Amino acid sequence: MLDKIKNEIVKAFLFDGDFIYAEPFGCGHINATYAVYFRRETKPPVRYILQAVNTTIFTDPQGLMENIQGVTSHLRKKIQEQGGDPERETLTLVPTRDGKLLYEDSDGGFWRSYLFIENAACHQSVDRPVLFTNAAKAFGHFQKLLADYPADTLHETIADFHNTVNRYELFEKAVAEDKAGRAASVEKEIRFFLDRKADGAVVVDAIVVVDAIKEGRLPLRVTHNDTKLNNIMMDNDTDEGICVIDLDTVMPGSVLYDFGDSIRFGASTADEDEQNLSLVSMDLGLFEAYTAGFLSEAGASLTDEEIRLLPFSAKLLTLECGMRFLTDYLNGDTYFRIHREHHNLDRCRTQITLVADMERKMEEMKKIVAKYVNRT
Ligand code: ADP
Ligand code: GN1
Ligand code: MG
Repeated sequence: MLDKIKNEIVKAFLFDGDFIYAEPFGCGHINATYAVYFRRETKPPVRYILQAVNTTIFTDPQGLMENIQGVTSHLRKKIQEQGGDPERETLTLVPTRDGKLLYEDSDGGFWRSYLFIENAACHQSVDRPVLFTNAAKAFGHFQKLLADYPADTLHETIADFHNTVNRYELFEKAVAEDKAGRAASVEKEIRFFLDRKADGAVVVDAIVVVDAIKEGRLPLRVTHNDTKLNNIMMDNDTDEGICVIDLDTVMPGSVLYDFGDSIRFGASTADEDEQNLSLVSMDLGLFEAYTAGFLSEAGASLTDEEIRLLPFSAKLLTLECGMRFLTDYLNGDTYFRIHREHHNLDRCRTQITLVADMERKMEEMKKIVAKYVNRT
């Protein structure tokens, strides 16, 4: 692929300078991401992000790009009005030489490019709580800036993305089909999700969320839907969350999805694919750090029902993600990028461990949310 990038893809984009090299970049599970480096005569070298869009998952790449262009234009305008630097605080698409946002390569692959946000990092874990509070503020702020975005103009890039009820159906289908012949070896993990369905609590509450959105009892907002810590760039000098990235799943959704998914990933004491499960738990200090930051930005606009469901959303999104990892494992690893055998199973097991820990800590999580709700 690096040869193809050099010989074909980089030539299609309006990059500044002479191509030096390209390298795989980042830890995303979905798209193929590269950094591409250019030498310039009178200016320092520059790099860009180049991504092959995963069109197995995003089957309408043009619609996807319309969403991203619409959302980033909206954000750019607001950031400018507030005196910020739009090239650092939101994604900036680099067009192709013929003025398009996507390049279709000779094999039918779709490519896009962004300005590289320099002097900032995507963290894979929280090594100090302030980082997590700052990420929460940035995700809360992102939501605020998009509150007046015309949601009905957004394409639904993945249908039923956080419809947990639907995710249960896909999971049960994968168990029944057992395409990769792995079901017998993961009976315990399958049982974990089925038990929670049988006991009713999770599914009933998931239905509560899904139905409440359908019926308008929970507001449909423009949400990010994939708010893990490595989807935000944090400034290297100030530790502030400066730019929310990975906008592929920005769609109408619930604030619960964004809050819950952030906790799932960032409040864990271990990596998402940690194999030593004794290291995995949900850190209440980190839960508090995120809750404080998120509510300080977005709290005033949330309804009582949304606030009531925040602690539950952490469990729901973790359960959903664990079930998605197991579904993919059962289907033969066709969705998430894997880097070793049984990678999806390892990921599933950390999520199971976290769900069980959240169940134990739910009352404390509720108390923490109550502490930061400011209803004056
Ligand atoms: P995926 O959908 O596969 O997760 P992302 O859009 O999140 O893809 O990109 C993968 C990684 O690439 C990010 O986690 C981040 O490290 C890096 N990245 C993406 N966009 C930029 C950017 N504009 N500037 C710097 N790094 C970026
Ligand atoms: C994927 O694209 P990335 O790596 O930021 C996935 C999320 C999961 C996450 C689990 C489009 O996120 O939904 O929560 O992996 N994105 C998509 O790490 O499915
Ligand atoms: Mg990502």
